[in-house]
Amino acid sequence: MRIVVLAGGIGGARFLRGLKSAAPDADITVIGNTGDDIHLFGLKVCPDLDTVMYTLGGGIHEDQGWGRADESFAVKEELAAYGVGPEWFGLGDRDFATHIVRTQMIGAGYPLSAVTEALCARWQPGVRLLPMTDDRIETHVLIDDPDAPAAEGADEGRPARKAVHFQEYWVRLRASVPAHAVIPVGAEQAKPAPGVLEAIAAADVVLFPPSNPVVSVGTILAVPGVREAIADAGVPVVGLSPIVGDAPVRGMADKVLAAVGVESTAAAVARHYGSGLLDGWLVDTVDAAAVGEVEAAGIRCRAVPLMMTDVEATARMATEALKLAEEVR
Ligand code: GDP
Ligand code: FO1
Ligand code: CA
Repeated sequence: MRIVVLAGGIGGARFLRGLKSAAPDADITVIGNTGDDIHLFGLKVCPDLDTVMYTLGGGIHEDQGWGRADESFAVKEELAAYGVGPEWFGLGDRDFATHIVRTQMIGAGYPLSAVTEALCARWQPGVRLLPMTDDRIETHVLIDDPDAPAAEGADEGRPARKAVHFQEYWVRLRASVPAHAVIPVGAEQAKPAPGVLEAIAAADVVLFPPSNPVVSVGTILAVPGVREAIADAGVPVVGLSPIVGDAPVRGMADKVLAAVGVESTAAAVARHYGSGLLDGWLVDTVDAAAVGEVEAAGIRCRAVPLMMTDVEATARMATEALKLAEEVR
């Protein structure tokens, strides 16, 4: 069976570990979000691709969910001693090596998709990991700018606004200020990476893991052609809710959902994807009351435990998703 998964970082990576265990013989292609990518110290950092690669390859810092296990921060400390920041982003020594190899290969002319394949030759994630695009897309978040003069004209008096990189919004500001909009800068001009549309067209099922619906799955769907390819594939598309009990299990999905006018409920996220894209949706058992609302929106829905507490529990989630895919096929 050929499975395509649209993945962000931690939620996507942990789900994939369960999926591999539930479907060991499946041919899994992961389309990874690159909107979180950031250039620091002259290096290209791809947090979500690396989180998937390290998690499936056995190199992840398990408790943290991102970055390398057994990490040290000598390079970061030395950079800080030169007064070179940003200090708010924690790049570790082992992780630095990945960004150095990636940046060196890109400098030599290789596209990100080829670089990702080369990095995966070491990590052997057991899936085909494709960046959503080889082009540069950077997610920016529109926030208030209290240091600039207030707006004039129609918005008279309202605080001025500025766009910051998603990592600055999340890691430096901890999503503590309101997000007014989320912008995948560069998306309109981007093309899907080689293999992305082909994998979707050849898929037997497409899964949306419990990844962030706005800054992970939403950004992948913003690459022109991806949403259409999924809708046209004519195969079941099944998602798992990252919202459990009206709140994200971790992270800032509630804040970025608010920015796009979507309530933080499992049903609202399903409606946000819509029946034009989604055939099936899994909500957690605590949200069982939402099943009717999702089905009324034309999306088949089941309530099952959705907490990825260990690989076995996650494998059961993946099995339920594949079962629902068969029901809607
Ligand atoms: P990120 O890029 O590291 O933020 O990771 P993803 O976008 O792939 O996933 C983030 C989402 O995973 C968050 O919105 C969380 O609510 C969700 N998530 C994390 N752990 C769990 C879990 O155990 N169960 C469910 N249902 N969602 C989870
Ligand atoms: N997340 C943090 O909360 N603080 C960090 O300092 C941080 C550094 C970092 C470095 C490399 C990497 O691959 C991921 C890193 N993350 C960090 C996680 C990352 O910001 C987020 O998980 C996602 O991009 C959010 O979707
Ligand atoms: Ca991410």
